[in-house]
Amino acid sequence: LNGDLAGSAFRNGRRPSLPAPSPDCSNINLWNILRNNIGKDLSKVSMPVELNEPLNTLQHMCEELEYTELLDRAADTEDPYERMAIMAAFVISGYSSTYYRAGSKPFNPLLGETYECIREDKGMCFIAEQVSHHPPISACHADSNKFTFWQDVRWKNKFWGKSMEILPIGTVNVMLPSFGDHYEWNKVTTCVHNILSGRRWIEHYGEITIRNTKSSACICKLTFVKGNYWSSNVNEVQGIVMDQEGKVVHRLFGKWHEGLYCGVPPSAKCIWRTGSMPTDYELYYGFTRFAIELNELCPEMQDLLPPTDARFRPDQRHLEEGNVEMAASEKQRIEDLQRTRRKWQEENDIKHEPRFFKKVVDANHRERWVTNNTYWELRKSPEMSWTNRHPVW
Ligand code: PIF
Repeated sequence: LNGDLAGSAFRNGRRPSLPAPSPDCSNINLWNILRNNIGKDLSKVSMPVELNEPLNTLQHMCEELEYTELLDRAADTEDPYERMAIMAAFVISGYSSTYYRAGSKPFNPLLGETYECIREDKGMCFIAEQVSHHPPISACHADSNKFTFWQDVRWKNKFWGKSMEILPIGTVNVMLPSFGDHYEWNKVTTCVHNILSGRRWIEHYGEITIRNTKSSACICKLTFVKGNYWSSNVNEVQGIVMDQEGKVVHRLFGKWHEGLYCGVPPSAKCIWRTGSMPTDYELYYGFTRFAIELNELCPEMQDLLPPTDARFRPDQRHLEEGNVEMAASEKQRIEDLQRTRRKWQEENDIKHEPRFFKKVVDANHRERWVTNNTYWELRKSPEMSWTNRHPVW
């Protein structure tokens, strides 16, 4: 697994904390921005950088892979029903890092921006690219000896005044070569409550169906329960693994920010539990340890990454370092550059082609973005591959 890629290992280990705490953004009046844009697609409104956290949506997709040990476990589990239960835990684990993250939003990547993540400890290589700007679409692909993971994410938002709903469109995929499985599932709705006043909090609700397209032996249905003001079932998830005849084989329950259990209490077995949070996480954007590591740029990596890698994005780096004014002016500058590029392309009738992903049409006639398998080949000789590659900023 890409063991021959230089610069994959962090010589002195990964950083345990961010360089600067999150800035105080109590002075931004979100209402002023939003009231002028009621009914508009918010992805077309430029937001102040103070609303951001120093990670982008490509890195967010990578965050969904924090608990890949579950995929490794599934890849070694003979029983298809048990395997499905572990897959369910993986699906739910992808939401866990959002619990403390209602305070800010990720950077919207520029068109053509990329992000790679090599995790030798997880035996995994991840690559993502922003393949469309309007609407924003991010595509990613991760390889390991035990699994392949890919998805493309596009979302719609609905601003309700007090809250905002994010409705994701797209399918997430995992392949486990050890059993020839191909799992597919949808995502649930995310809601950010108290957008304008009070304490912001995040909720996920809706149904997820996990199917194995290579076998109809079992199916899993998960419900992310929508809480209400009086109930104590915040963040609750319930699920069932069913056999071909629709008979329930396993019952699952838990909370997406805490963990998942299989069986019936008190004899239920814990399948997955979230890790502990780093110290002072409230001051540092509510990031988990894994999130803290995502945007780290160690000197050995500088010459190996393509210039489009998110770690080089200047406004995001300034924000990470706590320089809000610089971050704001850089955000404006590179957004303007992108507008100029777009105008030039339109005038010359040039269509932007993503570099590492290609569009395919799936069995349901939906457009999907999948890897074109060129990134890691090119990454083996960075000095040749990236020199003529223009940065997007
Ligand atoms: C800019 O993105 P922002 C806009 O897209 C702008 O239209 C564009 O100009 P152009 C700029 O180039 C962009 O940089 C707006 C929008 C983007 C996301 C995805 O970064 C994450 O300024 C959403 O942001 C997940 O943001 C939210 O989309 C999870 O970043 C919480 O719509 C939104 C989000 C609204 C946030 C509300 C506050 C919640 C804390 O001229 O090219 O069109």
